[in-house]
Amino acid sequence: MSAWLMAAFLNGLDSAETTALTEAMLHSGDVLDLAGAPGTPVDKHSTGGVGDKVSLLLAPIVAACGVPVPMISGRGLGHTGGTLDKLESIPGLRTDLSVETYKRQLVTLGIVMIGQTDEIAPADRTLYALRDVTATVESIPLIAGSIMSKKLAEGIDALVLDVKCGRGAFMKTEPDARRLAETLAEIGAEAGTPTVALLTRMDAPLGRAAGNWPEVAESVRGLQDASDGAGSIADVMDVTLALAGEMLALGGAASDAGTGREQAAEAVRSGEAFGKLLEMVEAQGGDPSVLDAPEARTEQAAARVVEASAEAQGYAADLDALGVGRAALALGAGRRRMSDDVDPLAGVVVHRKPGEPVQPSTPLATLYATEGSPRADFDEAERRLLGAFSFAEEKPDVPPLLMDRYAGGAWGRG
Ligand code: IUR
Repeated sequence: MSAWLMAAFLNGLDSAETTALTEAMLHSGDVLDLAGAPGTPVDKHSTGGVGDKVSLLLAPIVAACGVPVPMISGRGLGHTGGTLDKLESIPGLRTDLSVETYKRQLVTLGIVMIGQTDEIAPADRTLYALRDVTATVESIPLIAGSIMSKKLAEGIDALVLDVKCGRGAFMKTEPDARRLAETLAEIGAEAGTPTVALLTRMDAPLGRAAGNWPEVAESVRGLQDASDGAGSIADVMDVTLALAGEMLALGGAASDAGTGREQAAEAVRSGEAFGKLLEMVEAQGGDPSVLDAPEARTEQAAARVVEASAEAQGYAADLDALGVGRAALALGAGRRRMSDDVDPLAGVVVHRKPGEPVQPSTPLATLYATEGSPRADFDEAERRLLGAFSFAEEKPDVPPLLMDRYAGGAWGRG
């Protein structure tokens, strides 16, 4: 298999080969059958980034609009986080539900979020371990087959992809990100699962928080802030509502993605999305009361505020997502190896993002870790965080996060 992986890595795979590989990995384990579930189950996958808490907002929003969301998520590795680790930072919440419980909760609540089981695409796990030691991870067809084999095993009827592009993403360049999006969507189409991909920027962190509980707290505030559906996390909400619009259209709850987006925004404003999140947390054994006042849990952590230097003047010009991700990792929010534990409270909350004003001693970020955590290196985190910022006298232009959309074999915002 190592020889085969190296051959595939060097020569590439054409689309028929990629589909054949995906099908073989998909059928190496259980393919869940959601036939009894009402409606059209739709899920989303993100290729990952720093501060990417979109799933925590998106799944309850879409479920509140009547499209069932069965989500199987992964753990974080390196500077990127994983939805599973974020969910598990909510005290008591279980993600290791049985397949029967998964299906039952999908029927009763329209939302369920669990982790990979040993029975889902086991060949992918074996192949990924081999890719890791043969330096064949970074192959677009191998990545696409790996992602799609696991998503297609969920038993979904349609899929939305958030393909990230930039410094903090797996795909650093736009041509690579576009090719990954096309490959993923083509596998979906071949499998008879309509798949829409959005290409989104991942140069700066998404939102202000990176780390497990810090991201849950930020997401909760985003859903609680019923006034305008955006509040303090406009960038996260923009990506979330765009993906929600696509999911509602694919799930048959909206005539098109634009209408779906409006329905999704209304579900945030009305508080129904937040209510759906609380229902899911409670059903999975979590303590929903913690989500009513997330700051109380944040304040249990040890904290250090990082300030701008005495020379800083003007605006934050740039904030490197990779540097922020590494700061969070130094605090214990992530894993260097898959066997590492994560500190649920660890992470970074930035107070200035590109385009926001900075003066001497402006608080740039707060660093968090569980009091006394042996994993936390506040000094390294502070160095990484300061290294991630650059400043300018002129206010910089901040490009929108949504770059493009791939659907039905073509690019275009539609
Ligand atoms: N995520 C996956 O599910 N598979 C991969 O190969 C990579 C990320 I890289």
